[in-house]
Amino acid sequence: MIEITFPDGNKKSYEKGVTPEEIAGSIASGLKKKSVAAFVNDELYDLNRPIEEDAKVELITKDNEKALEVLNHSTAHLLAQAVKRLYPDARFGVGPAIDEGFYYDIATKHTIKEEDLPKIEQEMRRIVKSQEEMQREEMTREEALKRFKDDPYKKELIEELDEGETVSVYTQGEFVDLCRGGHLGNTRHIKHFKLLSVAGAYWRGDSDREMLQRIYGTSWFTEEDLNKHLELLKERRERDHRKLGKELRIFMLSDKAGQGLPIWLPNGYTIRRVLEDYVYKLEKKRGYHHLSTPVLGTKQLYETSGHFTHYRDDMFPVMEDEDETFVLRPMSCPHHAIVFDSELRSYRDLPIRYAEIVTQHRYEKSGALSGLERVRAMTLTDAHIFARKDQIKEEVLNAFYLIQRAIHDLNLEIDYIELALRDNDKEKFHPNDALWDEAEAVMRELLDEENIDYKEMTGEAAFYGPKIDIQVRTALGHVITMSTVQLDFLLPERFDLTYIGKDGKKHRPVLIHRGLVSTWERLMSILLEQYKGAFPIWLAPVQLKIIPVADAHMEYAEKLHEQFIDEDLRSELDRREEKLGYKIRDAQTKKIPYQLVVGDKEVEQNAVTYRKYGEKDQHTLSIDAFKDLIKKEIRDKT
Ligand code: TSB
Ligand code: ZN
Repeated sequence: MIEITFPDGNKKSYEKGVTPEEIAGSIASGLKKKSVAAFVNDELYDLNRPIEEDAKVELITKDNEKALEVLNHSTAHLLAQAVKRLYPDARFGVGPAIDEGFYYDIATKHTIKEEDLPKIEQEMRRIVKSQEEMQREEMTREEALKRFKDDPYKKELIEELDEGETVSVYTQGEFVDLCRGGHLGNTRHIKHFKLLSVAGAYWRGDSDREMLQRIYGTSWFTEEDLNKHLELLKERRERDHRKLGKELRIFMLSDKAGQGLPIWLPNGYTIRRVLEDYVYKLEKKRGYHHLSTPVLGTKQLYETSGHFTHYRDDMFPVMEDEDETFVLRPMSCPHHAIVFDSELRSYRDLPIRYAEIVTQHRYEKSGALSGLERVRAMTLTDAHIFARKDQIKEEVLNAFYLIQRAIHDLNLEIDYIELALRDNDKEKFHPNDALWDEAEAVMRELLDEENIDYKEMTGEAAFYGPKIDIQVRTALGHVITMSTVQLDFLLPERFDLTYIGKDGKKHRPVLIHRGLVSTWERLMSILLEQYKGAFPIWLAPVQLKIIPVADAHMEYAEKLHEQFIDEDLRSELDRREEKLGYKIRDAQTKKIPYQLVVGDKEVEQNAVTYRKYGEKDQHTLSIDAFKDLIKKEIRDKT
């Protein structure tokens, strides 16, 4: 007999070899149905794995956060077995549960296409029906190597285990797999799953090794959950900024032009100019001065700043001529430091706030590039504030609140705020401990004093100082850095920046770096997904589309169009000889906020009949009343 202790402290005796499934059944038959695995002395146990000694047992039921992982992991095995039946030459890499699903990496001479997935699913269902027990077996490393002698990938994984380590192997029907465990115990428990896609994946994520085929899938406990998830995936695909950006002619990427070097198309560029105006105005009101500096700098400039020591991996290679060496700048701070240094500054001049919409280049790894979200050529809504030490808190907070305002105007939401601190990596961060301690303490203090909630993240600081990073959640569900305020005591030292204090002596200013609404590239990726491509009227590249019903209405339509253009409204007149229905549908797919159909009634009454994007009803107004309506909407950014 062995003694099982439950989380509530209760103890019960069982025969040696009892399984979590049997324990669950002995408590309640409902519990047996709900259980998917167990923690036995904190080790994850399959539902059918015998417990051989006294233990603390915590059953994992379907509502536990671990449960979906166990299910998806089990489904990955099921997938592998089905693949092996259909493609007997198949060998397997790794097949873990991941967020929202699972995958398995497969090596086979067959190319597996999306069209093959239903066939594989069908085979999986067959195995579910035949109720294969997933049987665990433990063996030595040597025995395992023998067992997997024809399986180069599994062999490599086993070889990396320590000598003397026990290896666990699972058999389900004719299929054998290497695995640590945590399964449902029998394939009959797996019911609601779907294979989603196939992609290439390097063995061990190493681009020097062979490419395997990775099948992705997802598995759920109920049909309803599965359908809900598939619906979500569909919605995400429709919101994907890469798809929307192409359809709406916002931007393009081309390998001919270069990876991560986006081209802004007319619609995207129009939005960008509107945003630029918006940012200029916002900053003008807050005492920023705008300037413009070049995309290239001397290598020496970036040696002085420390970028060359700490940031070189993120920079494009240097350009060398006989007597000059240039770098493509990854940041603009050194340029702004030089501007500060170009005149004698007094304490009364501070703070000085230089803002620039900065084009800069970073050599991001090709695998990290993603649409507009992470690129190599980017334009940042940047600013550098030179301030006295007694002005730090006020200036950082002003920058922070301005960011908050801009995020609100764009109809986005802050997910959370991160205080990014350094760790002990001497290559990534400048080594002056005193400066770090002081800068980190001030940042923490000002956030605390203002009751701003934040998470601390060590190792994520800039090389020159701590950052307050403002994170937003994209419609596709991942969290990304949008805005940033950074406190820097280093660059003022490296550039020997000074101002004359009240005491007539030289003092060191501090430098506050501020990214307002990220780069245009990242911002556009977020906006496209947030609005599903239907931009609010203040941002929409085309605000009004005028569609005459017949030739007879063209003159009036032209008159309207000219009036709108004269008043800086982005109007377009559809002059094409197409059917009315076609033109209306076209304006619809382009997600234009206002459609104006011009017919007899409008001409007679000197009026406008409009329909808003996404609404069914039409409304008729006088021209002036209509203009007032949309101008108010533009002003209010609704
Ligand atoms: C704020 N020197 C500071 C500046 O003064 C700076 O460059 N900070 S940064 O490195 O954090 O970058 C600023 C912002 O640019 C980030 O917060 C992020 O929103 C955006 N960004 C960074 N890298 C990329 C990239 N590869 N693609 C698109 N946007 C990026
Ligand atoms: Zn900077």
